[in-house]
Amino acid sequence: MSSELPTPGPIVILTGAGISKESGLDTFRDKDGIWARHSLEEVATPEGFARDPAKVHAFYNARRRQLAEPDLAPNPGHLALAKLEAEWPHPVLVVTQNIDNLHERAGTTHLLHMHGELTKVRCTACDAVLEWPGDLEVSTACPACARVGTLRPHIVWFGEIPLHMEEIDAALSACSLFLSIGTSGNVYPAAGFVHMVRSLGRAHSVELNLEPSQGASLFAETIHGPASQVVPAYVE
Ligand code: BV8
Repeated sequence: MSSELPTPGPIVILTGAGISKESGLDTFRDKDGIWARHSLEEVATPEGFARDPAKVHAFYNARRRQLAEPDLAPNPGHLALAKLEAEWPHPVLVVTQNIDNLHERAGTTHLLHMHGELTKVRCTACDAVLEWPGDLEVSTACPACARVGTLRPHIVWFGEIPLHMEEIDAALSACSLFLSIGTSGNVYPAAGFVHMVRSLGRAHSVELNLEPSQGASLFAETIHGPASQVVPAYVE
């Protein structure tokens, strides 16, 4: 791939639900997506959680169980990014909007979950962040402070501040290549990363997506097709 890069250097890769689609996880805004079956306001906002925590727990418990299914695994798209990190002579950072753990399971280590992680919960009383592969209920007590009713998914809902933003901004400012993979470009601030890269004028920007995203025209290069095919083809 290095032959296609104007100046080999650090790479930042933004991923969204599309990279996990061929592993069997649903996207959000495709016609059969998550937001076609669930109300975003009811299950992915702090207001929805305050209104009906049991409904939100059930929503995320179902997705946690799916993630734990034995035949659910990283696909060649995830694996190609892990290989790139291992072989590229400069830093490679994956910034994922996804809350699944498929990048980790593929071998990516330099990874930031800007919308949190499905397999973690947080206590709103003592701020403990805990590994939580199983179900979470309203009645579950916090193992750290023993309070009941204070645990929530460690996930960034709409209206909440994404995680790791300073580190992400610094990496975007320094990169030579920005890849955006499997995201519709609907959700900010992630959808704004390509604007930032363009305004700095340093990096080459490539969208790899099944179809043109909302921000496709902002990328220097667009490659359309399923991630399990176009990502390995681009990276290797
Ligand atoms: C913020 C939770 C301030 C976890 C998610 C009014 C009030 C408050 C906020 C706002 C407002 N209006 C706008 C906003 C901002 C808001 C926002 O952007 N709203 C949108 C809807 C307009 N954003 C926020 O609230 C964010 N916080 O702004 O705080 C701030 C900002 C910066 C600095 C400081 C403070 C918080 C957003 C996070 C919300 N949480 N998820 C969960 O349940 O998963 S967002 C949710 O959307 C997921 O995280 C998901 O990853 C993300 C983005 O979706 P995509 O990943 O792109 O998925 P999508 O289905 O849309 O697209 C999939 C793509 O893949 C498609 O293009 C498809 O073609 C492609 N594809 C399909 N198959 C394949 C494929 N590609 C390749 N191969 C395939 N096989």
